Amino acid sequence: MFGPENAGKTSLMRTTCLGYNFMKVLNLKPTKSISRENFIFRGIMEINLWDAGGQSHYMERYFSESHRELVFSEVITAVFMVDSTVIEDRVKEVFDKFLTYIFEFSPHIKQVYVLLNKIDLQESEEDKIYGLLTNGLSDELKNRLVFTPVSVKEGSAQHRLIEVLDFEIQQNTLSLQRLGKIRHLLDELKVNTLSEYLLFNQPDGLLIASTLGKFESKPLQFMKFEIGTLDSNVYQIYSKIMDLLNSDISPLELSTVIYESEEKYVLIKEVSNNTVLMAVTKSKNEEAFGTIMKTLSGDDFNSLKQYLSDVNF
Ligand SMILES: Nc1nc2c(ncn2[C@@H]2O[C@H](COP(=O)(O)OP(=O)(O)OP(=O)(O)O)[C@@H](O)[C@H]2O)c(=O)[nH]1
Ligand SMILES: [Mg+2]
Repeated sequence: MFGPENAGKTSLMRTTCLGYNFMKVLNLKPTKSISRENFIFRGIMEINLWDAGGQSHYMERYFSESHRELVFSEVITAVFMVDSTVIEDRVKEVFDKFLTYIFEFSPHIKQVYVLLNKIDLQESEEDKIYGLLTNGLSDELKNRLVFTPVSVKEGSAQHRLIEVLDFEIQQNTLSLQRLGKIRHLLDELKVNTLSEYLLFNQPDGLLIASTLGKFESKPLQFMKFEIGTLDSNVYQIYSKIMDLLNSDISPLELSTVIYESEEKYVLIKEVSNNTVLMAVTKSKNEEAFGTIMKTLSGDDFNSLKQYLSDVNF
């Protein structure tokens, strides 16, 4: 992710990939040089994201003869981001140099994604910044650029970045293999219980796969399982009971949450450190409950768990 200072690059990265909300990125400091983050997108694709701080002294360094090859080579996906309220010549200069070096040192790149950010602001002039950036470019070069007006504040920038990364998953054989395997494991769970299963990734909160095929939902937030106040009460009582029964007191874990509607049970269960499974039963009766509880502690569930911990790099 490249672009002038204050464009919103770090905000976008943290809100999309690390699960932060916008409030948490209001007061970010300028990124010093290049910050590198590793994470697993959608539970299947390992990403090594370079977020290049955009202050002008860093720019000079990235473009310098001694650094440019290191900075611009072996890039797989290139995202350029600007603040659409800043229509200045230096933005165009940075963009032109960026394009020159990215296509020189990463010639396999077919497209550069350009995000015109902060369109939520009244002063945003996305048409003007588009005009400035494309000014003087050849048609061939223009065809390789994909411009999208976005806002990190309103969520459209995150949506766009997810689209871009999903496109990369489609190009990546290893990710597709992983996805196929996970779908298969979910289908196995479904065979036994007739419930529908959805598997979510953390920290991005995105769906990895489901038995309902393609299923779009907003990224989940704050789905980390943590022991809260209710649990310490439960633990206290549980310890007492175990004392009375002369049994061992083992620590309690919050691993499954059960909701019910009039006709269904909805179960949420942590599968691995980074994944959460949601099951929705077909009906609501003793049998549905019994089979799903059995399944979630059975072999098929363990295969899923094993696979997910194996692919968690
Ligand atoms: N209004 C508005 N503010 C935004 C938006 N995106 C980011 N910001 C704000 O812009 C400021 C700069 O964001 P950063 O993410 O630090 O920008 P950056 O591109 O990483 O900057 P450098 O690290 O210096 O290159 C922060 O105060 C953000 O809260 C947006 O879509 N709308
Ligand atoms: Mg930054």
